Amino acid sequence: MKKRVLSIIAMLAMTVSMAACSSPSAPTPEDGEGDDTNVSSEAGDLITVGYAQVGAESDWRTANTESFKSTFTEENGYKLIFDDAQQKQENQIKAIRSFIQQDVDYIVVAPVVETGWETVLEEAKEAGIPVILSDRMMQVSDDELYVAWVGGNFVKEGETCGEWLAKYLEENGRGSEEINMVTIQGTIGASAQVGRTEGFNNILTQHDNWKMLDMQSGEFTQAKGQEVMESFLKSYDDIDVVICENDNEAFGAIDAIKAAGKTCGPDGDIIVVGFDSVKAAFESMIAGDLNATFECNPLHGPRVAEIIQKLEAGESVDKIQYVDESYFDTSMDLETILPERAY
Ligand code: GZL
Repeated sequence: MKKRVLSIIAMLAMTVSMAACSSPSAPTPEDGEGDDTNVSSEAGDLITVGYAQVGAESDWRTANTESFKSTFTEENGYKLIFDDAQQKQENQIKAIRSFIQQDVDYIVVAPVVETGWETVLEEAKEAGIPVILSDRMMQVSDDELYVAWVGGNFVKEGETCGEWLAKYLEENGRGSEEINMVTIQGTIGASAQVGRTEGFNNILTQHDNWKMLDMQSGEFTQAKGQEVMESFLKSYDDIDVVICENDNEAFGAIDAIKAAGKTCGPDGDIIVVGFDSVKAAFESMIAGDLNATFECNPLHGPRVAEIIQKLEAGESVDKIQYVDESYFDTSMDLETILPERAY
């Protein structure tokens, strides 16, 4: 805020000095003829937001990026500086340092992993630039290093998935059957991976007849998800369930299952579940491939803008802000729900 006031004063001073030394005939705003945009400090009025995005690895990420780009527009009073780190922490740290050098008003980060941020957050604090976390969490010794966090409750997502599976197996007469499962995890160390793995495990431990054969990271991508599922199918010939820690991994797993001559979905050999609930997951459930998807709302842009507006007004903001989430499965009227989905 202070910075913008100073920039307005500087621009006005510059304009006055320019008007003073310009030719007497040149129209100036005072004459009512000049273009008054050079005195309106449009750039000074805009709130500059530096956004360090994880990458573009999944449908969820695409929707998350779109949510920010459609919220932080000039007509809404913002100048957005966007950086895609291609899922590399070192690129995000470079982006944050660049935002500091550009003296942005706010830094927003979707941290690719939870650790390794202390130093660069201290640099932002030193520069007096508030940091807001979106999507994934950072583990830091002092949580005053960020103002607020907006995202999904990943542990709850994992538990909801486990509870859904228990009910689904019971309803299909398999409540006491030995169930062999594998997990295609997300990027190791990402909050979504940590939370979903922990949450599902909280339910797994309640079922002695459930056996987790293996877990490997699919990096939240379809290609890696397919690769991991191919290796699981080679190692284990009696997989009953695959837990995919995002929908894109599930799409890859489904391709691998079909390529191996097996079937999946409600009428198949292998139960497949994903996380995010992107539109393509609804299409996969309607096609009979995916059994269920556990929602992780990516529309964080408006929530972060709400935080910034409160900070601009000198109001306090809640530190932790969960987004609303649900789940969807093939027992629901998916053809009706799909057209209503925002992502
Ligand atoms: C969840 C987000 C995860 C999504 C994946 O908040 O961090 O990262 O589940 C995305 O699709 O890649």
